[in-house]
Amino acid sequence: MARPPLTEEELVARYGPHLNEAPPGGWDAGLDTDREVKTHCCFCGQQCGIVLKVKDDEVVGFEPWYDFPFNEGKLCPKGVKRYLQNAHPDRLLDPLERDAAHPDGFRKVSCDHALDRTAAEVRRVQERYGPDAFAMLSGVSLDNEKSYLVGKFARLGLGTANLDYNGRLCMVSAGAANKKALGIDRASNPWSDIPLAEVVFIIGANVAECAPITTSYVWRARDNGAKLIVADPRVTPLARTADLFLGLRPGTDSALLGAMLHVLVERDLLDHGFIEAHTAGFEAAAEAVRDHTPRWAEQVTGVPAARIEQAAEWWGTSRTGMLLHARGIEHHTKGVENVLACINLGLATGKYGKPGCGVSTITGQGNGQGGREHGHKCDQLPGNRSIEVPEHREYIASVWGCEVDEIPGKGITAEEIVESIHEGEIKGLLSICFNPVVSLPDTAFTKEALDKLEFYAVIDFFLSETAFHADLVLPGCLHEEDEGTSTTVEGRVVKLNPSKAPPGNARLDWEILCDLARRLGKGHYFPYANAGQIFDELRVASKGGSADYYGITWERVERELGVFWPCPTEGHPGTPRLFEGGKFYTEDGRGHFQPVRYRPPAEVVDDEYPVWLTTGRVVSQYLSGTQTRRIAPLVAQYPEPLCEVHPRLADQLGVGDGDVVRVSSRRGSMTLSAKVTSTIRPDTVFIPYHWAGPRAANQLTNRALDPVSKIPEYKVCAVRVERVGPAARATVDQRDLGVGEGGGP
Ligand SMILES: Nc1nc2c(c(=O)[nH]1)N[C@H]1C(S)=C(S)[C@@H](COP(=O)(O)OP(=O)(O)OC[C@H]3O[C@@H](n4cnc5c(=O)[nH]c(N)nc54)[C@H](O)[C@@H]3O)O[C@H]1N2
Ligand SMILES: Nc1nc2c(c(=O)[nH]1)N[C@H]1C(S)=C(S)[C@@H](COP(=O)(O)OP(=O)(O)OC[C@H]3O[C@@H](n4cnc5c(=O)[nH]c(N)nc54)[C@H](O)[C@@H]3O)O[C@H]1N2
Ligand code: SF4
Ligand SMILES: [Mo]
Repeated sequence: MARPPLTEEELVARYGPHLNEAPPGGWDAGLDTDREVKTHCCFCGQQCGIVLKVKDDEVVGFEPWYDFPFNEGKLCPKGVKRYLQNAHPDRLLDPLERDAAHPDGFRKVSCDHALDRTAAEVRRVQERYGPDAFAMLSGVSLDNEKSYLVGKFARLGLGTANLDYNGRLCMVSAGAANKKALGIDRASNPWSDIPLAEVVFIIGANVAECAPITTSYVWRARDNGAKLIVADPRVTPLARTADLFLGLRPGTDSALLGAMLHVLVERDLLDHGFIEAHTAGFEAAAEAVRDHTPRWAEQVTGVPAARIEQAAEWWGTSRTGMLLHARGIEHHTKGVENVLACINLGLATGKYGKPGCGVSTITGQGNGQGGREHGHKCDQLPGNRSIEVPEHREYIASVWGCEVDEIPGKGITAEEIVESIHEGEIKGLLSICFNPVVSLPDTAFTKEALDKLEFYAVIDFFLSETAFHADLVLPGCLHEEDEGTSTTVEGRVVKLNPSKAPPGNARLDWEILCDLARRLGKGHYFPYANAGQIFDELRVASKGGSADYYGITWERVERELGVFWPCPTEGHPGTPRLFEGGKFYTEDGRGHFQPVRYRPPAEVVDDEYPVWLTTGRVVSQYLSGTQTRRIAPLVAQYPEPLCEVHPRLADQLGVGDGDVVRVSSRRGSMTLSAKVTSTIRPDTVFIPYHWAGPRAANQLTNRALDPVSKIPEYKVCAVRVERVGPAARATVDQRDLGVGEGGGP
């Protein structure tokens, strides 16, 4: 790349003393620790086991945890460096209240004041505008205990229907499709099934960068002779080792998958016995793709027909096979249909319920799995129950000890909450573990909405870009400061153990919510003395639901190094592999094919905006970046967003590697450096989204939603790319340092 890397001095100037000064406890603190804590990584859904080293109540380092079976000691760059956020100078130590007269824009206040004011504002807003005018947004970096608690707190503490979560930007397309077709929403297999597969088909997942540990499972399959197929508009690191690469145009997966089903039907590569005995709806699904020929799909997807036929042939003729997908097919206005099209391929060839056979989504956030089961969603009650089904409501009311009528009805989804704020219907908001200013599409719209709120409170451990829009910020806790459970990509419930107490006046997230509930006169519903009591209630609340945790105890989880749900009784071994014997969790016990036909994305390229834009991640940064943009070695690895451009497109635009380009869409525009690379389609550019302010990719993205899952279409919109000037040095954005947007400490 033409742009020179930052010098050591620049990095220190930008990211503070952590880079070159000794970590808390000194350089050799790692040798001399007070204790070592076996726990899990705070970042992605792989939830790798890790040993944190603690000295003087600070996490000072880590060791691999070789015995934890999933990652066997392996960690990615984020897991290795996560401990550096622990004593970061930006850590919030006191509640902050907006104060225009204060140079920082906020003044420190006591916890009592912060909680009293929040409770008073909730009351005021609800008395004036009705209970649903106060909404809550949550996130699934929160463990199961907190996810469950938030669901209960919003419904019984706040008494609002309008609770939703950041999994709405992540897991909901897969969730909706899984429930509809299979009756349960979880990966179909433990990852130990991957090496048993004869074919591994990865579509819309950048495995090596976003689920790094999964790479080793895929490579074990290859070592055993498996064929690897990858479908992605970019030749991702794992795709470089694929046997067959399908470099499709963004937003055309259902054409590709439909054509594969077409080939399976036409060449009779079907498992008739399985279809007959264990599925329903095959005819309609086959009929829907009758005209989705490989020739036709070649036109739509840009993938040669012969490659589509080859992929179908390998999938159809192999005895075993695993299909893994992620946000690349799910972040679409047809995200649910794309996942259903994957499930159709699995059902058609009988690839369920057997070793080495399955179709699974790769979860995103740390607790992306558990967090979508216990009542975080606007239409959900614990155990993945529906808030609209009378028997489900009655059961949860009996567990919560409330009247059924006290549980509000179905609310609206995350992006719809922001729209409703914009329209002036929702007037108050509490958010925890969510940074919508960076992560929601169409940043300008999100900011406008937040500034219309009469009252906004945020619970976070850093002053996120979103927190700058708040009236009150309550300092919550880091992952390593609380105890609980998390559910991994495999559906394995694991135990998170605390390493230290929250510093200063920061509090455990669950304590903040319980204190707030008490101030709202609902303390009797929240009598917990510790997180273990919340988990015990969660177990009962999930009992009999499709996500049944009843048989899982903290003790079992520790002893067995994780337990796979569903696990209905304490004597039950847990369920690593779903659907054994062809038994699905639908009412009739069958897997349900769904007819899926290709339809175009919400926005397509035209003369004005002739290039496709897709967005996503890089290995060293995490989500909205509030955490990883504060960890110097990760920043050094990838300091700012780069726009990936194919050499042919770059030639056409007169852009050289490292040149500054302006990328514009109908929503906004941004300037950034170009990374000229032949690993992306020539009609598409890619921008990672981990940065804020003028570097935020979401200035460009489209707010169009999937009609069923309501996930935004992050993975495809139309842009124009222009050269602005020659290669520029990386520029410092104050927002990366937690300074800016309305001031702040
Ligand atoms: N390093 C890192 N790891 C992470 C995260 C992180 O922020 N950083 N976040 C975690 C979370 S919450 C999530 S959700 C996961 C996300 O994990 P992934 O979904 O694997 O990551 P993305 O980069 O969002 O997108 C995946 C791939 O989709 C491709 N793609 C784009 N458009 C299309 C399309 O139309 N069709 C197809 N088939 N592919 C397309 C992109 O080129 C990209 O390679 O990662 C988790 N792990
Ligand atoms: N353009 C584009 N946009 C995207 C995506 C994309 O691919 N492209 N991906 C989407 C996806 S898949 C996701 S998951 C979202 C993620 O978007 P967000 O959920 O908004 O991103 P996070 O960075 O997880 O924000 C979480 C906030 O909670 C805080 N936090 C983390 N853990 C805790 C905790 O335990 N307690 C408390 N109190 N706070 C905590 C962090 O400091 C951070 O400020 O972004 C979405 N946005
Ligand atoms: S793969 Fe995910 S869970 Fe494992 S160390 Fe990396 S970020 Fe953490
Ligand atoms: Mo995600």
